[in-house]
Amino acid sequence: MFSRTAMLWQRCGKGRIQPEVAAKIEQAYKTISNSNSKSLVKKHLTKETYEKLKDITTPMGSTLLDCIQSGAANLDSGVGLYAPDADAYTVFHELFNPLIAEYHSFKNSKHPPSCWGDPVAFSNIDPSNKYIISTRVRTGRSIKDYPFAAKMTEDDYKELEQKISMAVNSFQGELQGTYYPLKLLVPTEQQKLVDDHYLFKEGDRFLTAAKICRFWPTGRGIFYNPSKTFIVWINEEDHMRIISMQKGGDIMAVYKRLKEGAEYLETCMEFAHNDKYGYLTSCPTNIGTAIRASVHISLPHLAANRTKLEEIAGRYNLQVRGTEGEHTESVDNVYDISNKRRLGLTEFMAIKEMSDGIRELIKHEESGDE
Ligand code: ADP
Ligand code: DAR
Repeated sequence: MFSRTAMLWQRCGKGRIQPEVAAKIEQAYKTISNSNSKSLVKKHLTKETYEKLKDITTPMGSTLLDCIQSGAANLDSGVGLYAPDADAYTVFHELFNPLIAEYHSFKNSKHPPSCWGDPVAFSNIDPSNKYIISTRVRTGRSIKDYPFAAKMTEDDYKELEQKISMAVNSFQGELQGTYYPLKLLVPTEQQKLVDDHYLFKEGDRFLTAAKICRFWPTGRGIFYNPSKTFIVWINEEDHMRIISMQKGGDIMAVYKRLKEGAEYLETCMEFAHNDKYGYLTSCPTNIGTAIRASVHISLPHLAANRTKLEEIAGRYNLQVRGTEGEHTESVDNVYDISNKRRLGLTEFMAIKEMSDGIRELIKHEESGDE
């Protein structure tokens, strides 16, 4: 019986790189290396690393171009690198390892085993609801032996949608809900879900350049329970984003719900994972726990100086974003603040780092100090 990877290997020409692809790889490298980009791919794709990686492919046939094309098309990228499949993290490790070590401040030899701990260790970060509008914790998962979005075929999108929607439609209790394929959502419904922060937008220039938005909206969709506190995105940037969210600052309730959902899905399918980097995702910023725990928080005093806010947040390994998602601005002094580190710590530690950091930010806001 051919393994899925072997079948893909057959399809992709056994790792040979065609001359026209080799030319594109060279052009992408030159565009990045000759630019004044501040991206991590610019910093870590040295001439030596380029020479080592330009002629090799993963078993699924992915090349260095598949990894760096977004960073070449968007020189303002912060990272500029995506994994086209799980093997890219090892086949192109000369590029991925130093970039990942820097982004995640990852000094360990390998990611710790998954440990969700006991959610009751956490309490409401803002019981008076003075600052925190809502809390969201998400993780990402890729299904083993499938390429990631940058290299998926239209059939891959359809197969993954079918596999994952079957699994999510089997949730019981509080997590029970309904799967809605994007192509069946009327535009006004879809836009309201996006505006209400439940559904992903139709990609951005970074994802488009990474070839992550092809065949849209085929294979994409959203699962949610009636209260929209438990959500699963299918085939946005990753095969799956598992999301728990609710109004207020009750991080324990949000985290407990996510733990239950993620642990159930772990019984339904096998995920792309390795000992060094934990769960593997399209973007190297999301590997390890793939956890992003965020609050939408109103900080009128700290908001007066975004640079200062980011400096204080950085002390607690927190990342400051706008309220409409990544690459957006804040609205009415409300920011999306979340843990930056997802790798080299457990799920429990990621939540603790975010929770402790947000508490410190609130102290700064209340004291009015810098
Ligand atoms: P991620 O990449 O973690 O999935 P994005 O930054 O793409 O998240 O945002 C996805 C959506 O989730 C956006 O609409 C964003 O506003 C929303 N969101 C993120 N954090 C929160 C939060 N704490 N409360 C409410 N909505 C949130
Ligand atoms: N904007 C891209 C990706 C950064 C991480 N965000 C993801 N994966 N959604 C960049 O390189 O800046």
